[in-house]
Amino acid sequence: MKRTLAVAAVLAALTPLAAQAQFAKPEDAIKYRQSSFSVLATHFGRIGAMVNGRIPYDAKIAGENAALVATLAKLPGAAFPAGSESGMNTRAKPEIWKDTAKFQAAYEKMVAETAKLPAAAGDAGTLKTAFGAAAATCKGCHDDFRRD
Ligand code: ASC
Repeated sequence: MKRTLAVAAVLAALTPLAAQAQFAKPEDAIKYRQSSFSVLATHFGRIGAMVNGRIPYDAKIAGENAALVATLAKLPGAAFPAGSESGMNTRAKPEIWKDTAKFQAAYEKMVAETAKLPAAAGDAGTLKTAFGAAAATCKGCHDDFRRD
């Protein structure tokens, strides 16, 4: 029961975006998720460069990238419809469609951790911690659900 409610809550959380992302062809869904992950990784990487000292910390730029990451993180989740398991050199593993609840939970974790970045962006140390937590959710999902 508790689990059913948890799954229902996750589905409800994704519903507004599911409405935005209806794809005529499986290839369109694959292209959408690859593109949105790519743009997400670009902005996440800019924060990473700052917290890892490759570029100087700048609160304004950090905040702009954090806001983009928090928004972009919500996009790809709606782009894994049944039937989009293969094509376009997708690295998505079949487990996404076999263990959908686990995949959605992992995805929601990423959405939740990236949502904390805008509030953390004003302080370099706080941002570094929040970035690390978010990056761990990226990696967790890649380990289980993405081919290398
Ligand atoms: C990044 C990026 C990811 C994550 C992941 C964290 O900067 O593009 O996919 O961090 O590598 O382990």
